[in-house]
Amino acid sequence: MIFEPELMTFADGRQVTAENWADRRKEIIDILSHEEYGYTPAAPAKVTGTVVSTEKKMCAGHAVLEKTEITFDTPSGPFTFPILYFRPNDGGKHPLLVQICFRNSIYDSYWSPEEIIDRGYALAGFCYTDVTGDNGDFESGIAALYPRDEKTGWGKIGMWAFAASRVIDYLAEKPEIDKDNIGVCGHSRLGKTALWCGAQDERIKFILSNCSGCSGAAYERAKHEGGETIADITGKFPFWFCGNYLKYAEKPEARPFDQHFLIAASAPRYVSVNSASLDNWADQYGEQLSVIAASPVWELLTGTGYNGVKRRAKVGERFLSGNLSYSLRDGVHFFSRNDWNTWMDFIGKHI
Ligand code: GTR
Repeated sequence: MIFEPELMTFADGRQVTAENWADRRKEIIDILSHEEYGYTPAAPAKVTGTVVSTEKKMCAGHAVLEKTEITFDTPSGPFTFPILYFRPNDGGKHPLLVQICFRNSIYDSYWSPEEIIDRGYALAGFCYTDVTGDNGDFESGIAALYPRDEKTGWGKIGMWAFAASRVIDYLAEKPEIDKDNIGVCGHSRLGKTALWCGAQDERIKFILSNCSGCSGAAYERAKHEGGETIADITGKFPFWFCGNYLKYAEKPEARPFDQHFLIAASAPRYVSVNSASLDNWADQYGEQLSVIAASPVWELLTGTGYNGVKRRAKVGERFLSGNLSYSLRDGVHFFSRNDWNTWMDFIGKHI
């Protein structure tokens, strides 16, 4: 299979090697910043958290729920947003999983805190619209606080990704957190966000994109029937991206990248791509193809990339043995327990 553009050569034609991968990764992030998601501002010098309420006896008494407000400085003053943090209370160190959520609720159907705590993780989540609205209003939340260039300034995906990194700033140094084993996940538009967050933030070891689809995991140049196109997504959600991305609605083949670049930017860390069998809009096989296309980077750097099939995956197949994984769950566009368990099974192999 030939994927374009070629991942393993620099823009100037040099071959990628293990020695120069760090430079190629920077080049890829620069391309994706300039052409798709917009540039992310520098991280703030300091991030603080204020616990505003505590509920002991969560998850059968195995975790404390700390509702916390995260605060940091921006060019226009401080910004604060709430997180839900389930802190395991057994006195040990735990890997941390951060979910970029659609809702600010412990009853969110897209997560199951007790099951995650029982598998030995600490869990944090925040609602994306508490960071900035999911709309074209760049005067809301964090969007209002940073200057933004129309063509190359960050879109909303970039802002939500930035917030996930600020959650890690606050939690990584806590005594109960094993900061060498941090994961970030999200579903759909927030799966795109998780991939972009993981691509940029090297503290994140495990990245899960669930049903992330167009402009997420899905390789666009082989678009499959029923799959969302760049014209569809930029028509409806132009604000998720930088202004430059919009020009590709009519000429997607002109992009100097495809979505395998996004996945590869997290190498040699661990990426898990999950799709759902009835989620044609996210183009399941396109998501698998990006994994196949990104695999050579892992093979070069670690000897083990994606170990699964190249034909279209069958429903229920999970290919978790490599450092880059793909799984196809039965069902619709949803972030299910099955998806969480697949991700935790994958992580468990690499901790
Ligand atoms: C759809 C959008 C997809 C996906 C989804 C979601 O309407 O076209 O790209 O992100 O929303 O986030 O649920």
